[in-house]
Amino acid sequence: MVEAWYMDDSSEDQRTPHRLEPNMAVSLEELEKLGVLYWKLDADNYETDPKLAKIREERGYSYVDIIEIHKDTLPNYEEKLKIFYMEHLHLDEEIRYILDGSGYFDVRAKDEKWIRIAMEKGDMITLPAGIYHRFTLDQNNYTKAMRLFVGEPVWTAHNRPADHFDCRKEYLNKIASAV
Ligand code: KMT
Ligand code: NI
Repeated sequence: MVEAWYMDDSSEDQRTPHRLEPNMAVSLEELEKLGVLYWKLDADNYETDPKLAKIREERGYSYVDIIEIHKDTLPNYEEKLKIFYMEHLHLDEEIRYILDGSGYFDVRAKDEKWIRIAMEKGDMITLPAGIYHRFTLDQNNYTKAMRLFVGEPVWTAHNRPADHFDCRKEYLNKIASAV
């Protein structure tokens, strides 16, 4: 099962776990209140998996591609990793399904603390439009992920501050009323 925790604020390497001492775990229910949805899927059979097909159908995830984040396979690797780790939001959902390797998605809690979500093979997540977040590789230095999208993909990241977007305002309203 996917693990998530509140991060410490040490400035050490972003790829280390950054757990508090003692650890402060975050449950899937808490993530759901932030609009973050999670599924566990069979990554070895993603091409024929009916569970994935059902999620895609229900949520309208018509577009898919695969990104491999490794220094030998990703063009402009260092630069992209820096961009991924800058706090940002999107005007649409960010949907990622880890097919191999692992990595961390960090999302802002209601109180602005960072929550680190440790994603591994078979983990699929969707981050809602308007949530501030970032991504980093972990110490395994490798992620292969399916990127999904509703319609024609727009990968534009709006770095914080991006509070003027409607989706940000809508997001804040939504999580304010989540109990
Ligand atoms: C993003 O938008 O931050 C990414 O695509 C991160 C890599 S996908 C595991
Ligand atoms: Ni993003």
